[in-house]
Amino acid sequence: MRDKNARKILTLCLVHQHPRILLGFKKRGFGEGRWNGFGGKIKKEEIIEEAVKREVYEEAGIDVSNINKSGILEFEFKGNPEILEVHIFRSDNFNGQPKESEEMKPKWFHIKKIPFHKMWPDDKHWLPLFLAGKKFRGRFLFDESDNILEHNLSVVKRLEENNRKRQRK
Ligand code: 8WW
Repeated sequence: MRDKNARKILTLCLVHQHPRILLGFKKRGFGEGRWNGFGGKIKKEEIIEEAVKREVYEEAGIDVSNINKSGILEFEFKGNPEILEVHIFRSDNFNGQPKESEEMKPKWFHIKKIPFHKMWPDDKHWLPLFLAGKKFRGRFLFDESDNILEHNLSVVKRLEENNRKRQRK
């Protein structure tokens, strides 16, 4: 039980229509006051891709049909045993018109004008990989003020999912 509570799996989805990216300004809750992709918790019995699409719809009012996993990042905060395992997805198209929700205020940014100073400090490390279409894995440890104390990040050929045996190709 303890072990189960020590890891929280979350989703994050960024819509990238080169040369622009859709971010949302988080109005409340975890990450409040920062620009980020859209995402959150996975409900019981929901598969991760369903959770991604639901969160994007709830937070930005758009339907993302084709999503692809870009990365898996683990975030830890010094003094807190919980590990946030964030599964990052990309989409290059959507249906609907982005609209503000209770959670998020969506806005397009040119990739040369991404507001890194108003984002999680890890984003400047992995977003360039994301924008280059790479897949990545990493871990970031933060202090009490969300400064990065340690981090590692690497580009990977594939993102292994879970315990299931991978099918041979
Ligand atoms: N970009 N945490 C996932 C989430 C979590 C909780 C509620 C959404 C981070 C980014 N995102 C997150 S949390 C995103 C809604 C981060 C630490 N660094 N960087």
